Amino acid sequence: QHNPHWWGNRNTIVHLFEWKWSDIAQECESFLGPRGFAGVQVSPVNENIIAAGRPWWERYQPISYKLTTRSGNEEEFGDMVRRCNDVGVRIYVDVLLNHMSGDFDGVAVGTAGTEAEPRKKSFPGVPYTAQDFHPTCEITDWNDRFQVQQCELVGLKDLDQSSDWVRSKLIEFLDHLIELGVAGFRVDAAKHMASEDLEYIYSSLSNLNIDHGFPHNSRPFIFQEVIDHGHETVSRDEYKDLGAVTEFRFSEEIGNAFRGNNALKWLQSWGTGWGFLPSGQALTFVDNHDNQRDAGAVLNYKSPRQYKMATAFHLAYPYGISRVMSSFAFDDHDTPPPQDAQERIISPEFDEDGACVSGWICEHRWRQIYAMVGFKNAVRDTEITGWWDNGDNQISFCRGNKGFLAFNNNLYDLSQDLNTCLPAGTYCDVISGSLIDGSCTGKSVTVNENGYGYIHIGSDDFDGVLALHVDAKV
Ligand code: QV4
Repeated sequence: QHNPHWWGNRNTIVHLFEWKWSDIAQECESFLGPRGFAGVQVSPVNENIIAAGRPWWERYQPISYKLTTRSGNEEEFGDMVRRCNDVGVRIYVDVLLNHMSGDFDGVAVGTAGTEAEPRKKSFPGVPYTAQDFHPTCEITDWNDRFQVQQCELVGLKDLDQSSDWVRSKLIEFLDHLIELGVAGFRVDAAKHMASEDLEYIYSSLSNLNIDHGFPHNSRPFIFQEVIDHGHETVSRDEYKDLGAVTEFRFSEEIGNAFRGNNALKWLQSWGTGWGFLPSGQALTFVDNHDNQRDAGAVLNYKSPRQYKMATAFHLAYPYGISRVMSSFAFDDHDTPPPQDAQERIISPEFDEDGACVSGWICEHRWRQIYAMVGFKNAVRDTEITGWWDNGDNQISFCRGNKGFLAFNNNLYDLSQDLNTCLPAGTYCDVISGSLIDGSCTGKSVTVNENGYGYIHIGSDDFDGVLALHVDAKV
């Protein structure tokens, strides 16, 4: 279940973290569809516990499978899926199959008004009782399979997926979403569940809904959150044949490279050459909603210049199933999404350039990022050719004769004739500007009969990358 069921030449998924369904529907129609995005990963859809201050992570603590959260209700969810599918943008849901909520004093009331007593492992909204869970224990040794798969991840009540009842409830929940037209699922905390149990669940799911434009017999796309830095007891390899797997080493290594801890010339063998999963099994990202909050190698929106370069490389190099992060501004791990005094999530608003304001970052609306989504579509099905580097942090390469990329992460200028592999003509650099009514608002590059063009990326230019492709010819 590795096929994401993209439309046409589309290629890139965006995670609209904590967005409301009605806002996503609007975004599909007004921005994602027109810009060629392939799909949206949405935040968990089922009822969750209400935590004080409304941190984003309350949505990772389920109470029932009713489809009411701060993002909206079932009707709004269904409307979003239909409207996005209508403009060729697929919806993938973040699903919590591993656990229910953590401890809560007394009776908890969820976002759909359902009561539960998590301490007693009592979730009448499903219903689940204590016998549907593994006995409580703590994960202290992350290389102990029993602990990782049968104890409680941060105290979250750990469902027993080997039980027929639990399996049936999970399958019913996922099938309900399939009925509503989703294309697949991000499986949260997959590493904490036995792969045999997941195999049973995935293979029991309905085919995708033909009324939403999916061909007959389409299987739901599955991508599983398994954090494997290499050499872990529970490894990504146990899951990769069931569906795609998040390739966390991609995120860490691309961060290292563009932070300057590793020369860009080494990226020539990027992908499986770095020990990553085979391309069709790897869900790739510069940052995700968890690791963007950790200090360390991973880049996030707070280092925009390097982040944009890393994202350009991510989307230009033909490896993996790409996902772009779209965040809200945060100070610490618990910062809630933009919300009003009644703790309702507020809708994004846009300035005259289309950039988000009021606490939403919307990386996917940064020109340098959405332009690379277009680049990836334009060069689809071509190989890397014509790799060049200066032996250090200046690199360039072609995607067949359809696209060309150059990066400068040195403290001196890149100024020279390079092989762009493109047909002769003048091309607009889609990073520094856009092609509007046939003229380029940024740098232009003239390519001669031999495919060479003069490339300049100053060390103090606003962006350290330049991108040309056949759909942006002046
Ligand atoms: C606290 C203590 C625990 C204690 C527990 C007892 O920290 O030691 O056992 O109380 O009740 C929140 C709080 C956390 C709290 C927990 C339970 O932050 O302090 O535990 O709730 O009340 C998200 C957040 C977590 C959050 C959780 C549930 O990141 O902070 O915990 O949601 O609300 C590993 C896994 C990987 C996982 C990653 C974070 O292998 O699967 O850790 N990633 C996924 C999601 C992630 C999510 C979860 C899993 C859980 O991407 O966003 O965690 O669904 O690497």
